Amino acid sequence: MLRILTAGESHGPACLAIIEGMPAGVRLSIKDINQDLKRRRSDFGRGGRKHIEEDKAEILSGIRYGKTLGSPIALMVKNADFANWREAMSLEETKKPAPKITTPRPGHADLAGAIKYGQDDIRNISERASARETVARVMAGAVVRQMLAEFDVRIASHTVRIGSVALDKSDYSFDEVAGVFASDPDIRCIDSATSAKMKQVIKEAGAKKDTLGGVVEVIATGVPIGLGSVMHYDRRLDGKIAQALMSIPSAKAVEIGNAVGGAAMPGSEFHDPISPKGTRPTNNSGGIEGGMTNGENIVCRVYHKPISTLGEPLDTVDMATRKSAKASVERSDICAVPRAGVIAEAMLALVLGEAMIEKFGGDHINEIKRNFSAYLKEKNL
Ligand code: EPS
Repeated sequence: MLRILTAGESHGPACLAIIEGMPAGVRLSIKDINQDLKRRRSDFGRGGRKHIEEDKAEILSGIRYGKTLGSPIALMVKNADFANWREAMSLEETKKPAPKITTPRPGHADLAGAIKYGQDDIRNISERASARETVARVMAGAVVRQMLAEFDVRIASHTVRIGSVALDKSDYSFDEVAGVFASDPDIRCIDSATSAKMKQVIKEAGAKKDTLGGVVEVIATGVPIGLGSVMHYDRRLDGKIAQALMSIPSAKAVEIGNAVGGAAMPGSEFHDPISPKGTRPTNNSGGIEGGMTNGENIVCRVYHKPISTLGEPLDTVDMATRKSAKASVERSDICAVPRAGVIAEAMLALVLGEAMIEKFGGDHINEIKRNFSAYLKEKNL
């Protein structure tokens, strides 16, 4: 079993991840972890925070001489901004507390969180609700994808919609998507004309102090047939993937394969014919049938709502006075969609890593590899 815990407040001292259940013997490169953190940090549409943070990972446990030990792996990114928030985020009681935030942002965790956790200062909720937490997920995902790489499972993502601008292309390869950060680090769209339009709408939204959502697509290739299970609802891999992707801040829908279009298609057009060699001319199922991987690429889309911190705030209630008020405003991003792709990659990696260990389990990577090869051989794959 592979378990991931994350901890950290947005303006607290650090973002932390602990991974328990990684097999021993996996070669881990801190460079690869930092490359994923860089891809997460450096998109277009961010506010001022990205100029403050360096987002460099430290590995605190679980590896020796560059390889995993099988013990829990602890990872940390220090928040540089904590230096500016020492008083407001003091871990100790303070005589100079920051003014309380009492006006919840519509669309944010503020209202429900403050009521649920009995807080009269919304900051006690928003610090943890912040998408800063995804630093930890990306670190953990970067570790797990290094294990997946031992089985030639690779994961990539790209931006397919920002606000009203959508990518109008479906004939792209996995490698084209995998190269999108190099070709378009700001937006991560495989079509340069569409990328320019996406950038433009982000700029326009920013000028109007508004925010934008959009859609990212995440693809896993090289995934063996038979991960997940049809035998019980909570073992279905599509259910696990949907949960993992849906848990990304601002995600409001997850699509696997051509599910949305497929709902309007007859079965004769939607389903992917099977050739005697097992190949498929289409992949409307997005690589999953009956809750199990079918050997095709896993293709998922994550739909993100616009960010809920608005420069021109919406109406809300002041929780202290119960009177009408404007929602709180603080430094934020205009659009987080390009970097949401990297987070989706990490979440998909965590689910696939767990499914690989479940199916081919072993305490050392060589044991898992041996089980994996025997399975492929036995099934003639
Ligand atoms: C966020 C608000 C902004 C974002 C943050 C998520 O942070 P700040 O309030 O410090 O400007 O930049 O995301 C990150 C810091 C990050 O690294 O992704 C929010 O309220 O969710």
